[in-house]
Amino acid sequence: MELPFAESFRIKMVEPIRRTTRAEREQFIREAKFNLFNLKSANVFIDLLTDSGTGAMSDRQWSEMMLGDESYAGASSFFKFRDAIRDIMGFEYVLPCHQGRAAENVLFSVLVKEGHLVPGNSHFDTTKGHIEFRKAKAVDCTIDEAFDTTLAHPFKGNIDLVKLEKVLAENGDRVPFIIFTITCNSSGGQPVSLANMKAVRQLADKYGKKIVMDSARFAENAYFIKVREDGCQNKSIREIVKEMFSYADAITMSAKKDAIVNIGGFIAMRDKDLFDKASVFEIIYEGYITYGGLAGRDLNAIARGLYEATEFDYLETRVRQVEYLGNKLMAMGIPIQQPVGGHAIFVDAKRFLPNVRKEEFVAQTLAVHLYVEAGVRGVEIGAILADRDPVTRENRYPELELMRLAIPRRVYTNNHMDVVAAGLKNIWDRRSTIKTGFKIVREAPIMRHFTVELEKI
Ligand code: P61
Repeated sequence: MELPFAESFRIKMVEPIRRTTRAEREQFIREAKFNLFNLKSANVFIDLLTDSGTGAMSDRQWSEMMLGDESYAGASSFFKFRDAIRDIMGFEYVLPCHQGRAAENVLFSVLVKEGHLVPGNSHFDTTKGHIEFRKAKAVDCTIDEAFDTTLAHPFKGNIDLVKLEKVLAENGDRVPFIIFTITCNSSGGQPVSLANMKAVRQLADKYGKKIVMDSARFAENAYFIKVREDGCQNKSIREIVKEMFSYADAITMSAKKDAIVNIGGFIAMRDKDLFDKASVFEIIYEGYITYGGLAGRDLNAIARGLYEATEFDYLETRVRQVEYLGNKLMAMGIPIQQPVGGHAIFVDAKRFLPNVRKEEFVAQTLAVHLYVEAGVRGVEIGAILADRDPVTRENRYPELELMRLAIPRRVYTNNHMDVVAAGLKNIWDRRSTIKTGFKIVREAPIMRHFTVELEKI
């Protein structure tokens, strides 16, 4: 008999979680104004709100925490951190930051100006927020295949070269850089192929542009390249990572994802001049250039986490758990973004709840139902997150209304995934009875999804 697949770790420390009753959950979500960010985590049984900062660190990472050098400047922890990034990612200059959006803030303070256009594959919301906040525009050049959730394209994070060249040819003087988000969170944790990175590099060189990679899930991207891209099966994850980043001039990183830490981020770059300019903003916004808002112990844990996240066995365990949930849902007929991405399942809410109007926030409606049904917290990636157009102030309705179930790294077992699947199945079976959603009663002027308040229609 062939031995089944099993996780490449065992569990040394546990954290209790508590089930609640349906009646309790109905009350909690009403008190939270139907915004899942407002729930107390103690009232969530399985928390799939995000895979960001929610992973379980290894025993090696925890021991690195004890070795942190907390000197203000020039701490040994900084050099450990910098050398890990140099070794794994191949960039000479590094600035630590307290998380991913802080890295965006520092780097974009140098590079993005009013009137600029920043083309890329679907920009993440904080990236778009930092671009729009500077009165510039994020231009989505993702391939069309990404927007058809039924299509099993292996690299739905790819940039469409024709769309990109149009922007560069018509408005090249307004483009400060091209951005790749790897993996592409907004289109479903979908990877970008090496071939696409190489082709975009050629276009960037033709037009004299920089490439920035938003690298939060770079290791998961490398895993997909290894298992899906022709000619890459025999390359190691670290070789693929080096090649991916050889096409970039700079990266921003939320270490809360693929460095498997609870807080942290960084910018890494090749150009000394860019480093010098970014250092000025680093000092204003983040702290001195050798700690950037982080403790020495955090820098140590990131360094160790980068090595762990680029081991094949770790990545196989990680992605196979996401696939486990995805395959279960697909077997139940539940519509999800295919193929399954690296960090999350994205349920196609418009196909799940066809009777709910888009003006009533379909994916949010599904996420509220799932919490009440099973105590599982997902997140809306739809019209609430898409926010209003900064100029017209009209609601933006994205092509995809998705409910994301993001799976924290090394935290839940497949039994938890079974609970998630059963909860969704129960809603699926009564989907024809769900006809109404929500209306907004209060919202912030930017990034409204965190604090929005809703009422049932
Ligand atoms: C997430 F509801 N992602 O996916 P920071 N780039 C990319 C990200 O995925 C990302 C950041 C930059 C989160 C956390 C999150 O509205 C939300 O370290 C590809 O979170 O600052 C973060 O990195 C920013 C959840 C962020 C949200 C914003 O769950």
